[in-house]
Amino acid sequence: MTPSHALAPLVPACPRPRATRRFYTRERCRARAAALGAILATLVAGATSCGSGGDASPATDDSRFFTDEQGRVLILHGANVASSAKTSPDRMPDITEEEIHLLSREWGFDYVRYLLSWDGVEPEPGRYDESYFQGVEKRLDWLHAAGLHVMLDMHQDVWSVSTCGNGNPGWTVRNDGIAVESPCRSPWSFNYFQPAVTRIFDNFWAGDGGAHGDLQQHFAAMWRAVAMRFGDHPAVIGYDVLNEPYPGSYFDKIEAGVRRSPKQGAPSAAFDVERFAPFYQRVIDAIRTVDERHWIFFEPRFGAPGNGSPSWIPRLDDPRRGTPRIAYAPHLYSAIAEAANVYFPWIDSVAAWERERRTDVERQGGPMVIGEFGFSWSMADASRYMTDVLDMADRLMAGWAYWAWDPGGPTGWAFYDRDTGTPNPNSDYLGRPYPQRVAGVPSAYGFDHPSRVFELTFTDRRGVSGATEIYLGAHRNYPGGWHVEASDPEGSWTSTWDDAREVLAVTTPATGGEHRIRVLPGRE
Ligand code: 9MR
Repeated sequence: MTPSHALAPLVPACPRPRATRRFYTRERCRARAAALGAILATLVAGATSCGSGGDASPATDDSRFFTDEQGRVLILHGANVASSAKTSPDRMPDITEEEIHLLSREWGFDYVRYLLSWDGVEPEPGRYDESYFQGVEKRLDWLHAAGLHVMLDMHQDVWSVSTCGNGNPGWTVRNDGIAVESPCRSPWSFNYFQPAVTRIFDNFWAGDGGAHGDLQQHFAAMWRAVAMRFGDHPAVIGYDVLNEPYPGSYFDKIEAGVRRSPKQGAPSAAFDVERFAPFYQRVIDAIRTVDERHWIFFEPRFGAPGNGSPSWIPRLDDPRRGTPRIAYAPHLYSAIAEAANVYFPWIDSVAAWERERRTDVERQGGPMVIGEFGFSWSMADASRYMTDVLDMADRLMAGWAYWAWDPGGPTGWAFYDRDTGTPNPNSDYLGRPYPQRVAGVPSAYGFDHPSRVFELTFTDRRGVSGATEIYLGAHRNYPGGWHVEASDPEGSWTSTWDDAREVLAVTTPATGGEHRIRVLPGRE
């Protein structure tokens, strides 16, 4: 509990507002109360730090949110870049420097989940490929110049190119002589259930206790090398340990829709506890030997959690000094929506996903960003699904990365049609207003797509400097103009508009209390 929370009961309650214009009186009351609270909080905080001998971590270090160098909370909206990287000869994504700038300019993205692959990094055991690193570095430079934060994702699907998938190097394929099927199964994810693929994953998860203990050792050392190589790059915000890890023979075929606890003997629960968590911990510990600064992201296992089933990964430990920087990056793929190409809100999994992932993130204690979600715009009720997912992400105050950048026509998964040079219709949802940087601790934010009203509520935090920056995407979201309101007294707050970035910067007075900012359609 922070000193200002502790003092909350001391500040007087203010009457509820009836209408926006009228909440000046209430807000003035609130501001006065908050100012009183801030003075008392400062006195108490001073007393606390004297008593404890001082706190080495900055006042703005908070494990619940990503923050920038000024202590502002970062909300991450963006895309995966890109599926094309999985199989291109140099493992580079098909995206130009100009298109990277388009990500921020056209959709307001501030974030990219960038696909790396183990076969790119370490094509032979112990040899890290410098030419691959240079290719990645060049893209990171572009991304940084476009103002995008980057999470480096060690991507794999179905292990490797020689096993009907991609990602991991050939020398890691330990199939114990079980043949890989030819032709491969369709759709692609069914190849996980091939006996050869299942055996490969089992050998990997066995770790030091199995006959292939070198694999996890190599994997952790490989991440250490990546962190050493890119830990100083200004675009990098963190590392996603492994994409959609398939549990091998622990995969629970009856799990979908059934909530079974570890005590009830669910194999997936046993996997999460016995195999998965120790693996994550090993990689976290390896990265931390060379990098204490960046966030380390982890995901639930491949399969039912993406559709709203539970994950049982226990709280992971961050050995870094200061507050933990472990973030959660679960994927969201509705099984029914994907299989039937239709969204049924009343039976679908978005609500279950929200409930389960909220539980997970409370257990872990860090921030959450949806590592992947995506679907075909040809799906029946696609706009409703999109709205439900994005509203949910806002409710959770979780960022997201749409799957994926890869350009294509307007009725598929793509959000950009390179042939015509135009954004696809799903862009009207992906390019929504959101707070890119919050000069305090957000308690809620959201954009109501039908009414076009955006609202953010946040509370001051000591040590934070700079304005709250809200991406509006005005060309798309407010063609008839917009206006902004704040709960702080008139004259005490200011705003500026960056037309190139379509970002509204709002500076609110440091009252120590709560601020509410609303953006509404139409000029005032
Ligand atoms: O969309 C991708 C598809 O074109 C590929 O064939 C497939 C196999 O590599 O991967 C798809 O992308 C998946 C991603 O790699 C992992 N999460 C689910 C994505 C959509 O199915």
